Amino acid sequence: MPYSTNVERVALAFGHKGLDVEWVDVDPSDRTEVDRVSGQSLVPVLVDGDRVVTDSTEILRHLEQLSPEPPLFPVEPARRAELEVFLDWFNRVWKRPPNEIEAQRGKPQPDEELIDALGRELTDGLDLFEHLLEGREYLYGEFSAADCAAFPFLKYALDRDAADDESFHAILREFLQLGEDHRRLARWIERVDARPRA
Ligand SMILES: N[C@@H](CCC(=O)N[C@@H](CS)C(=O)NCC(=O)O)C(=O)O
Repeated sequence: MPYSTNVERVALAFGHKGLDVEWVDVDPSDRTEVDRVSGQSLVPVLVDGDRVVTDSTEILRHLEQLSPEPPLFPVEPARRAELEVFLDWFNRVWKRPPNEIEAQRGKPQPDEELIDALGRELTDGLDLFEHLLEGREYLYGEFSAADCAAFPFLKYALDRDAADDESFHAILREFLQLGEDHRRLARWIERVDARPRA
């Protein structure tokens, strides 16, 4: 699906591992085939032989099992656990404010105070990524599942593609405003953007 953040996560992972993939385009207004294949309607969906894997993070884990080199997850258990904590935080905590802002703005009377607070949460959160990048090129050191998961969302701090009119992306552009203090993050966005995608 064009401009899908969760699909780009998987495209970056395939590019990193140099694995072949055949992409099947999905019409956002017709999910019949996605439903038929996977029993749910969200993308991405990976069909690998008899295995059908839904959810972008699950797909990253599946690719790691299938083809461990080059890695996307550390082998050492403590470092792997740290990365899993980041993925869970990003998916269940970081992603909440932009989704809630979108839901509020879809209401007849959006709660503007709540939108401001959620927007501040997003903007203030940029410092965390800046600090994660201190002294290293990628969020957890080497390029990893953390970069695949976060980049398709954080890139909107620099991405001004006028043809992309998705409201969720517009919210990210609005609240992910990089300041003078976010130079490492800006360079990381450019660095990950230059990486191969399948
Ligand atoms: N947790 C899922 C979320 C997938 C998801 O939200 N996909 C979006 C595209 S980025 C989608 O299919 N949205 C369709 C819709 O909301 O109608 C994942 O990480 O893959």
